[in-house]
Formats: sequence, C-alpha cells, structure tokens
Amino acid sequence: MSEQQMNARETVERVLARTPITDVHTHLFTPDFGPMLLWGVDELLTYHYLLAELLRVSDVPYDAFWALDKREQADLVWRELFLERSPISESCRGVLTALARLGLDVASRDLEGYRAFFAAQDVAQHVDAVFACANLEAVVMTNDPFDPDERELWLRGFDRDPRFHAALRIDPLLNDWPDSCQRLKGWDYDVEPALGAQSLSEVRRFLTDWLGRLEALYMAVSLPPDFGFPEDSPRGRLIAECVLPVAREQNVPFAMMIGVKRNVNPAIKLAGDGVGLGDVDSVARLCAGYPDNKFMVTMLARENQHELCVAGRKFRNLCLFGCWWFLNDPSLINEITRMRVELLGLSVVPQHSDARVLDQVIYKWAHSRDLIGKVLADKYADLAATGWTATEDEIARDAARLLGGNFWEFLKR
Ligand code: RAT
Ligand code: ZN
Repeated sequence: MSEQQMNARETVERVLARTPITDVHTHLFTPDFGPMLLWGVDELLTYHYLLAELLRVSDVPYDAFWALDKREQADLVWRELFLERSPISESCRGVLTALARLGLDVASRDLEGYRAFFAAQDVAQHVDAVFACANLEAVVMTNDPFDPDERELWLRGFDRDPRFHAALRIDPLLNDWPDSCQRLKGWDYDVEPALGAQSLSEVRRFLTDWLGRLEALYMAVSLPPDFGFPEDSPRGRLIAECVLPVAREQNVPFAMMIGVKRNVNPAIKLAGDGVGLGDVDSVARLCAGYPDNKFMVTMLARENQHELCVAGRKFRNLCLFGCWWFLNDPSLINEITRMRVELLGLSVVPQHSDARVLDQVIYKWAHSRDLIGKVLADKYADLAATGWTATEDEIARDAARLLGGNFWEFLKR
C-alpha cells in the first residue's frame, strides 16, 4: 500500500466511524410494536439468512425443524454452523461481530452466557445501546397496513420514537390485487376486482390515508424478476393510476426492490426466496415517463447492477440504494460500491441494513462501513496522485452524504 493510500485509509476510517447513519430500509420496529421488535441472540441465530445455511447441512426434516421452539432452533444453528464447522459465512460472521461489539467474549463460545446477557437488558435501553454502537441516527421501518397486528397499532396510535421513520409497504396491494380488493372492501373502501374508475379512486384514497397515518417517507414494493412496466395487469394499472399519482401529489418516492423470486422452496419459509434477473428498461421507462415522480431502486441480481448504474446516470429522479439481501456480502458490496462511485460519484445511497433483528445493525453497518471506507480511501488516494488532496472536512462532507444526507436530500427534492 502506498503512503497516500495509508493516509487516506486512516482519515476515512476515522471520519466514517464518527458519521451518523440513516438506515433507509430495515424491518425493525420500536418497542411499542411489542413482539414485532426482534432482538437478542436467539433471534440473531434464527435469522432466515442463517436458517437457509442450517437447512443445507442438517438432516432434520423441515416439518420437525419448524415444530421446534425458537430456542431449540437457535441451539441447532449454533451447534451445526458455529461448533461443528467454522462460522465463515457472512451471516454467521455477523452474529459474532454483533456479540463482540456488545462486549461479549466470542472466543468463549458460551451461548448460555450470551443468552443471560440479553435476558438482563431492558429493551428500551438496549435500543439506545445498539443505536450508539452502530452509530445510527435514524432507521426506516417496513410498515405493512395489511398486517393485522401492525394495522391495529397504527389505528390505535402510539408515541412515536423520532429515530424510527415509517415506509408504506404495499406488496399485497400490488402483487395480489384479488385478495387485497376483498380486504379493502372490508375496511370500507368501495373497490371492485375489475378496477374501474371508482376503485382506482378508492385505492388512491387508501394510499393517501395510510401515507398520512404513518407519515411515511416513501412507498415501497418488492417485485419479481419478470416485473415490467408498462404492464397490462392489475399491478401495472395500480402503479400507473394510483401509486404514481399519489406519490407525486404527496412528494414521496416510490421504492422498487426488483428481482426476488418468492417461495422457490416454500418448505423453508422466509429462507425459501430466490433471485432472478430484472428488467432495467422498465425502471428507465418509469423514470422517463414520470419525470415528476421520484424512484428509489435496488435490484437483487448482481448481473443487473451495471445496467442500473448506467440508468442512474440518465435520471436525476432515480436514487439507487443498498446492496440488497444476497448482495449484502463483502465481495459484492466491494464490487458494487466501487462501480457505483466510479459511475455516479457520490450520488448514491450505498447501503441499507435490511436488519430484521435489532442487533444486526451492529454487524451490518460495521462490515459495510469498513468496505465503503476501503473504496473511498482508494478513490481519495487516486485523487491525491493527481495532486488533489481531499481535506478531512471534505471527506467528512462526502461521508455525511453517503451515510444519510443523499437520502434526506432526495426526499426534499
Ligand atoms: O432481506 C430480507 O430479510 C428479505 O427477506 C426481505 O425482507 C427483503 O429485504 C424485503 O424487504 O422484501
Ligand atoms: Zn427488506
């Protein structure tokens, strides 16, 4: 490593460590949501990313596995993935990073000790401790008005924790209209499966109601690889005639997470989703056809990333975000982040955690911060070689954009 690279790396690491993060997509909740907020070592060990790995190596029949309680499932994961073989996968390593940063001794391999630590924590204080440990300033939740428990809580009302922002997730509405239509009817929206003018107007009213109730920062959906736009389907009509007009009127982005094949193996539940190549042309058609709308896009297939970056260069109403799910691995984050900054400079949201368990933000951000830092350090060293030395203040400004500022600015546009 050259001296320039070493200096740049030290400065960038220092700066990134003190830059607070906005996590633009998580599945976390505040303690008000009760059991929906997952935390602690048993939840870490039974994360579906880890269950996919366990169920490859264990002979346990799927049904027998799902009949186990959470603690027994965690015991099995611990034995098979941490004790019987070294925990070198990213999801396994993540558990260890989280435990270690919380002050636990991972060398001891003392699962009961870790359980005792979490059992002694007060949940609200633990939220504060985890935010401090990850240097998180704000997180965006995933809020599904079709989830009965969540719906009830929002209707009842609760004290908002200003660090937790909402995102209106509308997968059921877009991806299963016949079922959602029945549910909307039950909630006094005058809708029909045929999606006539009255139904479309009522869906717009539903979206407006829920955006307001949640004070949601954006609307979001996950989409299959074969998602296309325009599309002669309920989904295509709902996007064109409900989601986009409401998003425009309320000035909120529409976030599309494209490329997930749901239920490739239903027997392993949440762990059973796969990936496929998505269609970047459809993203470009949306950005070009609806210049007054804002789009946040992340795609799941590695093979989509270059084309998506190039689309990013064409449209200022397109915000690329995160290395999603199967891309949230060091080699891929490194590759994608490098390509993004080379093609788009600092105008991206390089990562989100997708954490489902509170403590995961510790590892997801520790690992990503480290990788983003390496990329930036190389880029500042390359600049220094031309004679342009970025000052620490300039690096801090850039880091603040990447770790939160870009997202908040995009919302304000
Ligand atoms: O990353 C995940 O945990 C996935 O199961 C999904 O939640 C995905 O991120 C999504 O938001 O659909
Ligand atoms: Zn997610």
